[in-house]
Amino acid sequence: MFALLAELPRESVIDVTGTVRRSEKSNRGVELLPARIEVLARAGVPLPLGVVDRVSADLDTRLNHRVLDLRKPEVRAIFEVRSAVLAGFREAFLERGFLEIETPKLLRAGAEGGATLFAVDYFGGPAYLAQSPQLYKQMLIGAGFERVFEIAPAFRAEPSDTVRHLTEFGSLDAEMGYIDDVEDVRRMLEEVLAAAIRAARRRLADTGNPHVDRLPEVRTPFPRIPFSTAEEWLGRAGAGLDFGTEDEKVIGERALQEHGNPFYYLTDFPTSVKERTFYAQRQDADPSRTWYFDLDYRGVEIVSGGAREHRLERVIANMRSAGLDPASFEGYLEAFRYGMPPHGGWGLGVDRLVMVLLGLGNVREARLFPRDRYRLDP
Ligand code: AMO
Repeated sequence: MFALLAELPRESVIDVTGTVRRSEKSNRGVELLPARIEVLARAGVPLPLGVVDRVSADLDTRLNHRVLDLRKPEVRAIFEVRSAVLAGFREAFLERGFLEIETPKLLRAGAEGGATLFAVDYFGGPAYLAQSPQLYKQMLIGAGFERVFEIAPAFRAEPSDTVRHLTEFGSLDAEMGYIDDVEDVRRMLEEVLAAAIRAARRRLADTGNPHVDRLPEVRTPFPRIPFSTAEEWLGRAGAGLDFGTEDEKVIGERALQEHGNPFYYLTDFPTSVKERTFYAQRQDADPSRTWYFDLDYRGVEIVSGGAREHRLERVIANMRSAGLDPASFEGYLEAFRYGMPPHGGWGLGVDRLVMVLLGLGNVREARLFPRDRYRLDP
């Protein structure tokens, strides 16, 4: 048996029968004295990636050999946290009367604008991969489903090669009908997010997961920082331009300084930034602003959401000013034609959330088999 084990390559799969007994020498306090060892699967040599050695490979090599990479306990532990957080969200949603839904990922038209649509050949005609369940979650509110949520992949032909962008990402979407205003949406979001993280901590408490202690305490309510205040911080009051990555960093530091909370809402996005977002409700008192917000964690956007425009004529007008043809959205618009309640919701990037919660340097580390501009394998 000793000879067999001595020549057996690392990572092989074996079946051992023997006696377990207490042992001071072993750091687990027990040892296994084998009576019989059977090799179930012999590992090839050399391993393209070390599993037990402490040699750290670069991320590209790790992702190229992801199956071996995922055998490392600290890498698998990321996905145990991810699973526990998602279980926490599901629980929190179900407790609050949300119905879990699954919407189509093959579409005739996109919701979030043309540039990031993936076209696919659909029996010789054009179709697109869903960038978000946006239109369908709203249509279901029109169908009388008062509260819905979905956890599913979303696809963006995002050519930017950054640590935050994937071409396929996990999107956690929620939509709720009969809201009084956008605050209902923000309160629900912070409530379910805090509950999900608390539940994940509880679930993983005694499992030895090395990342659990990194999960932050979530203190609600999160600060609400108007877009215009953030613009002042950047020294460009009233510019009405979207924030770039560097701007977000500055805002993240300032928000933490002033409010002591790594989570914060940026509220009342200007219409100029949300021009293409035809479903974002413009404020009645000041149409140059919307009821749209982002939720950021230390300068990283993890959520966008807001109150939706539920009045048919205005949805159509917004589509026209976004340069879209209402005729190609007939299935969506029908939901508004026969009684659509006021509603709102959000889309949360699951990979980004896991990245910021665990302080990972790259969103790819939070996804099992990430897809980006340059990666379709494995
Ligand atoms: P938005 O386009 O801001 O909003 O997307 C919502 C959240 O999804 C995540 N995300 C991404 N994560 C990784 N890679 C990407 N390429 C990527 N793109 C987006 C981000 C982002 O905050 N329909 C709206 C949501 C709504 O209004 O309900 C939407 O999709 O964390």
